[in-house]
Amino acid sequence: MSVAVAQSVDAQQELTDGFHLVIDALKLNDINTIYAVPGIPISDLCRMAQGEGIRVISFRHEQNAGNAAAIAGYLTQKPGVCLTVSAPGFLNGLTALANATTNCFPMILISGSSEREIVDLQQGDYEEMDQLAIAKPLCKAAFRVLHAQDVGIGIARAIRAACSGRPGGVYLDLPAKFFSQIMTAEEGNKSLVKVIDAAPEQIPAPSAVKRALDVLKGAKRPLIILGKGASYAQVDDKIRELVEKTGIPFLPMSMAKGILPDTHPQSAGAARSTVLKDSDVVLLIGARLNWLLSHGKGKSWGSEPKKFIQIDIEPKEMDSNVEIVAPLVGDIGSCVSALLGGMDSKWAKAPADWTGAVNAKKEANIAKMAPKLMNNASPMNYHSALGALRDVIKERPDAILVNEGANTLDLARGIIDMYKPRKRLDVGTWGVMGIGMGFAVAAAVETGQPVLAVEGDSAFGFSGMEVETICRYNLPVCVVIFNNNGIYRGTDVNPTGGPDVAPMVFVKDARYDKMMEAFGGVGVHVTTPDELKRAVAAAMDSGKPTLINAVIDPAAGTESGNIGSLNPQSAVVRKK
Ligand code: ADP
Ligand code: TPW
Ligand code: MG
Repeated sequence: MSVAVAQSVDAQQELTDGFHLVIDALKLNDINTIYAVPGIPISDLCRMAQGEGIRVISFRHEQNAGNAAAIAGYLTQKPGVCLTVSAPGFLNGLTALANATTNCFPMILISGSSEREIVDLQQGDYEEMDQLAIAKPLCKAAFRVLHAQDVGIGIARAIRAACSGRPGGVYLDLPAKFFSQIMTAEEGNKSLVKVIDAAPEQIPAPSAVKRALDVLKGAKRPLIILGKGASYAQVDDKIRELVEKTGIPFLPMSMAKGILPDTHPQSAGAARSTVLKDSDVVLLIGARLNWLLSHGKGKSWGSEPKKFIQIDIEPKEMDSNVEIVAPLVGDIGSCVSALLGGMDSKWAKAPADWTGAVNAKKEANIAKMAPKLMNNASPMNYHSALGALRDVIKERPDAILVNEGANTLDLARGIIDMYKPRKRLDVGTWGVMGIGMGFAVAAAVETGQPVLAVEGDSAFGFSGMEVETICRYNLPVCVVIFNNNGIYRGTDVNPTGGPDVAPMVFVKDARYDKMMEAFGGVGVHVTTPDELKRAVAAAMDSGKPTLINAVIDPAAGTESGNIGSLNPQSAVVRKK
């Protein structure tokens, strides 16, 4: 086809091809960054994209490029694009695409693929795989483009599918033959599509708004739970207005921290178990009643019946775990505006006995925690090390915090206050390890702000090679490894006394800081909270790629962090 077209066009006529059309289609839709691992058949696409002014961030492993694209989508509301080679590269990127879909982040995974004719007859092509079929069940939508003239539509469909309704991951399959197909530049330009209003407003029904307001009005102990859908929606002012007008205590889910500051007088973060147990009406805004909220039932929700009001763009989310007495289906901006619009000036604030009780509990918990955060002893434990990092973020509220691990995650979430929206990026809905360096790279690239990545030593290992990427692009990323010699703890021993160490522990006293030095970054080794604080502050202020190896007492952690209850343990003791 490309040859025929090439021969039929006037020798003077300007030509384009699949490569150029992909680049033009992305640029037309304001997608100016690609996260990639180059190779056959997309090396030239990477080179040409850079040549045409797209920023191409080249990674060491596709999963990290994919995680970068996913979080770029979360931060910007535009789909992050990850570009990979066929079969193995595609599969490496697919984990990130599935994770993006699970977390409702808009992302497009574009993978080159082998010749359709050979793949479909299973004749053993180079990196043969039916990628479209494999991607389909793991993402929101999957498309293949066979002809250059269709890629404008293909990319438009991918963008719209990723962003509209509940956001998610989209796969776009581009077989090798597609890239070099030629057509006239004029025809090519005409074939491109600019997506207008990729995420249209979805206004809730007035009857649903009234129902929600009626339930809220009757509440004696109301609670608002903010999820990462609320932070994604970028309607921070409206949410603040709703919270402050109603006077209702709010509980942010992990990545929703900072929509309102954690230091806000209505924040119930430090009284989490109390508000879950004792509230009578719960307004969920962009948060699902999944495992992270104990499915809305059971012991942590107390014995009293709850009434749930839920704002979500996805109608199927309603009643997923428990009855939702007032479903409010629509986009968060429109739903919150509608609720505010329905509250007259006499709208009563949440009852003072309830807000007083929540505040008393919160103050008591904060006071109990305070001394643990101020201990400067060596070896550090999680509290003393996190106390130092908490101060660093307090002094730099624009910095972005990336966080993964078990104890390192659970305790940082509770201890490090966030002051601004979309500043905390973590393991999300799956609790997946390996997002760290991909998220850190994209956070720096997309926002230009300094990034602090607080990583368990195990968690870091999943994406650690990308410290080279951080150095190569000279990104303002400071990685702090909470090095406790292992997963949860560094104290396990092999019960047989054999030569292998226990499966949960690593090389003792490893020096992760040397990894950063190998690539020209700054490596620091610290053993006290004071040293840690000084090193992190210096790194954040210099903007130099830095890795700080923070020695944590190997005995300080607990099994599975705070979700040990999900980790089955054997009660059977075998006779030796
Ligand atoms: P968290 O883990 O913070 O509790 P979840 O990922 O479980 O949050 O929930 C996010 C929810 O937000 C999803 O159900 C998703 O459909 C919803 N959502 C995402 N964006 C919007 C939006 N703009 N308007 C309404 N709902 C949204
Ligand atoms: C893709 C299982 C959950 S937490 C964790 C693992 C391996 C590491 C905890 O150790 P770390 O933190 O990071 O050193 P700390 O402070 O408690 O010592 N594979 C994937 N995802 C998950 N969640 C796991 C394995 C896991
Ligand atoms: Mg560890």
